[in-house]
Amino acid sequence: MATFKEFRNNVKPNWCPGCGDFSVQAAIQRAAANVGLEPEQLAVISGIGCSGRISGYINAYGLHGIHGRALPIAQGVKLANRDLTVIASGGDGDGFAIGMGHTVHAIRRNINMTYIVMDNQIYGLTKGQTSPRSGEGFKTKSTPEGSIETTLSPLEIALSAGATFVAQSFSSDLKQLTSLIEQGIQHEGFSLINVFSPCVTFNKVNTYDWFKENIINLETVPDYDPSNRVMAMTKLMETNSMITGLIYQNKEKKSYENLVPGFREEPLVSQNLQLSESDFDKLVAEFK
Ligand SMILES: Cc1ncc(C[n+]2csc(CCOP(=O)(O)OP(=O)(O)O)c2C)c(N)n1
Ligand code: SF4
Repeated sequence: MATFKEFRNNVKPNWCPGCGDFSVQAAIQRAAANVGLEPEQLAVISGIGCSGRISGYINAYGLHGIHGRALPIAQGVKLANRDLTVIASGGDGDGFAIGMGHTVHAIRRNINMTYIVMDNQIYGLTKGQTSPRSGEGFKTKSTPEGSIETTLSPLEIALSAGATFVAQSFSSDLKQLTSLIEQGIQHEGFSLINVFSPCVTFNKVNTYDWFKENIINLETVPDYDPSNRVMAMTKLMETNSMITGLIYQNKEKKSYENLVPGFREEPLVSQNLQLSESDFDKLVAEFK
């Protein structure tokens, strides 16, 4: 069985010292080892952004894709080879701005995979513009007078879109984050994990200290029931989405792969898709 060190490669991350994304990388590696995966059983597909670099730093199959398009690629990988564990990842800009359409429909589709968003409430790679997750009044180069747009609540949107697994964590809480990624991987369907992952270089408002002061860990909320969707939505609304832990899980709904008619147990990649000569001739005859 692979250890978490075997999910490391020799590429040195070029994130800024202190960037929250380092811990997300470590948590993915630990979770993959803890659930008993081998590197060749995992595919990490990312978008573009500082966070998108993560696929290059993990010893597994990986693809550093296109901005906002990690999910279409990752869903294709999973449908072609259902034996792979697929993790899609990227930033809040990647998943909740340019890629938001894909995010909502991937949630509804419920393919068995995990989507990890590194939410630093800013565009890091492009040097600090406002993202849909930035707070109102947030000043950046793109909003020098302060953002006037409403902050997006992607986890509320996820619940409305029929999400079967919604969780949130903080990159400083490696134990909780690792456990949630393990649960996400083991969930039979689409799991969304939003991770507060501070950008120490460009976001001087939502810092490690700010998150520590504002986060409410659901473990401290008496009688919280993650199988109760109304409770999950209410808690998100009451706390301005500042809760961490397993927010909602529906274990009843079947994944896309288990519902789509004719979807074979044997992965597409292992099937012989070559036409026999007689079938080929029949096909050609139809066009004559
Ligand atoms: C189609 C397209 N539009 C815009 C860009 C420029 N761009 C690259 S990364 C990025 C946003 C980065 O922010 P986020 O996704 O939150 O990731 P972070 O860098 O903060 O991890 C943008 C706008 C691009 N690469 N491709
Ligand atoms: S710019 Fe921000 S998000 Fe990008 S590597 Fe540096 S700290 Fe991380």
